[in-house]
Amino acid sequence: MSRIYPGLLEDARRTVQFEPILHALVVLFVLAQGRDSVPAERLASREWYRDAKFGMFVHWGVYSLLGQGEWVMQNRPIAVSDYEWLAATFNPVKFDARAWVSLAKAAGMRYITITSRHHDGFSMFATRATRYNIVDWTPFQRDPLKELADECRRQGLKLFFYYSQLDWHHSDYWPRGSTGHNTGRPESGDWNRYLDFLDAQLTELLTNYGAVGGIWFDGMWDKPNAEWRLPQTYALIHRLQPGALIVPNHHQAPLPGEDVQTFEQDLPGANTAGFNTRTIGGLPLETSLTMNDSWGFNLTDHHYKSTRELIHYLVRAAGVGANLLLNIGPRPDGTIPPEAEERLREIGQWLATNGGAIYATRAGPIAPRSWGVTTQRGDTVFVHVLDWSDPTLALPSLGGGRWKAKSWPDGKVLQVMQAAGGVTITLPAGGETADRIVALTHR
Ligand code: FHN
Repeated sequence: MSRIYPGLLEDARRTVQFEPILHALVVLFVLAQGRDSVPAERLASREWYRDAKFGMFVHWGVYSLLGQGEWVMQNRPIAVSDYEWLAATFNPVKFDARAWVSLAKAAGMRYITITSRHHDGFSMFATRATRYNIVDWTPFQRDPLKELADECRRQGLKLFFYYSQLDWHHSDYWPRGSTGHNTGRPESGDWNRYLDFLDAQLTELLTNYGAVGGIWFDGMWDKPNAEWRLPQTYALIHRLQPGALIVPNHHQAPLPGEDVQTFEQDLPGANTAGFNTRTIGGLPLETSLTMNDSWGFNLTDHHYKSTRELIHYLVRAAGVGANLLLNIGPRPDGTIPPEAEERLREIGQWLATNGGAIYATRAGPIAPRSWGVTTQRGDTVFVHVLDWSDPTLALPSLGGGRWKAKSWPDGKVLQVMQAAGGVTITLPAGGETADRIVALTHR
């Protein structure tokens, strides 16, 4: 492009005096090209994603056996040979794809993102790229991702695969990054062969499981300056499944070819975790959150957030236009901790009544406040009052004429006082509910 357009402009300069007009047309054309370079399937997937708002994150693997979270191999540390022995005992006989997907559905979640391979390097799916996988290495011998993919299709949820680019097991993950130094691997390896291995596995994930929602990458932050061959890998993914989304958790601003900007343990724009970027691009947004303080199963971590806190997080995410990817860490036998199940069902009940002010909305016209947030769908602005005990609430001017207010979803008319500086609404009763919702529309 850049080689063609300067030439075009040169010609135009010599022949016509309409240079400003021509230049504007060229700029418009280039902008249009930029937009068109994302194919229709992916644009549609991005819109679906923006509407979905709520997904289930699942961290599940060999590490679940030890009940100390998914970083146990690094934290203890455990040598590759010992971890390989442990992996050979993994036998989650109570795993029931139907139960998991039904629970996600009951929670009001629209997609599931599951660890196909975490940093421990163990593949939780049938792969020919290594024998170190759940089918060939364990007595379980089943492919849980296949069972989940089939069940998600049956129940109408999308399935995304979390895929760790970082690996504490593979000998070709060399040179090492900031982690994985104490697992007893040789101090040598072939980086390009490692990347070929990743591409081979991604090819399987995008070929053997039907249409997948996308790939959720993690771990690039271990070696941020390495040559990850992202353009090649991203092109491979988009060639195999043109509608699949790339969701990278690299903690940077979005790179070319990516579809979603995801944040970890923080709402977009915040950085309490210490590694999230504050740069927000124009892509769909997501935030991932632990329900307790652990991603992978942690036997002693009962520090669960309350259902009310989780609903508030979901609403606050929607208020900045982001999805919430809420994590569970299933137990090594394949069952889901009861604290997690209870909360998911309660959130689902809340969404069954109030989801109309969450799903398919976009961030509302008022930036997040300490009292709550706004979302918007079409001409309706939803005011989500999360932390406010007074009977009225003053909003800044929303512009655009006069407004009327109704409580949501029961439609009771609420009093509105409108002045040049803003709109004051009388709130519905029920200050103790998780979210008092007011729907504002034009008179
Ligand atoms: O190291 C991982 C961690 O184990 C977990 O998978 C989270 C999920 O967002 N991401 C990584 C840290 O950025």
